[in-house]
Amino acid sequence: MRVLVTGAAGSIGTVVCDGLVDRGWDVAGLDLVVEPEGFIGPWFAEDCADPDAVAAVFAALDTDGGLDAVVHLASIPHEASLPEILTSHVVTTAALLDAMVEHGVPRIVYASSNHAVGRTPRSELLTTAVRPRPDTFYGTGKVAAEALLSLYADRHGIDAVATRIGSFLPQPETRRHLSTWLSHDDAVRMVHAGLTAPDPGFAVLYGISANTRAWWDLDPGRALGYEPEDDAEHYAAAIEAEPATPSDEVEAAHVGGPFVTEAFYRPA
Ligand code: 15L
Repeated sequence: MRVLVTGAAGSIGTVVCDGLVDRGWDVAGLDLVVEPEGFIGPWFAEDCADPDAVAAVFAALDTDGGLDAVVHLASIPHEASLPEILTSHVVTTAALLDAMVEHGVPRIVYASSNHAVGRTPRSELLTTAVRPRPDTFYGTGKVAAEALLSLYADRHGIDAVATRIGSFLPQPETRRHLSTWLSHDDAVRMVHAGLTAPDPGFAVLYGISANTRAWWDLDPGRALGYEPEDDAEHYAAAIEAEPATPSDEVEAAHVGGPFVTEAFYRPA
């Protein structure tokens, strides 16, 4: 089985590509940068916001064994202007989905974000049934990309798993991360589950580890076969040995943490 990973040279992409190869996937990489040393498999230094470039990548893979799935990780990973965000999250996703329809590729796993619901006040465990409630243009782009996945799932029967990723880091560093951390190994487990879950249709899961202090419901992920094994609690004593700061309080008020603050307000 072969998967095309966009953003393959990025922080999540590097970990996910290695992890998928370890699990027996053939991996093709797409990123703006040239092929990283040691990458095994075809590499495309292209911009997936360019539909013609994406179409050419799919055509090339078609003549060379075909493609079974896409993992779409490429995007600006932080707040930016609305036009930049729409290009980075929505235009890229549309280009990939159109190419998938054209070439009969049945499944996509998408790197959405907790910021798609980041403006939700933090109280109880958040399910995937809550309304989209972005905290930034970044989160708005993720909501719109999730909506596109839903549209193509309904129109074309594409299986589309949107993973609302928390804080992807080697280890948690702040009090918020004790709830939002996604470990490297769990990220691979999550993507692999998204690629292999039987008939998910359009589905959303929260991409965090099995954190004792989780703010987000892991059951939708577990229903798709995502069984996280790491827990940020392991780092709690060291993190809590540091004095609490005012930003800890702000970060605990909404699930999007710092992205909710006025520092992120800007005109569209
Ligand atoms: C994200 O989606 C961002 O890409 C990352 O920069 C962090 O802000 C992360 O969420 C988080 O919420 O910790």
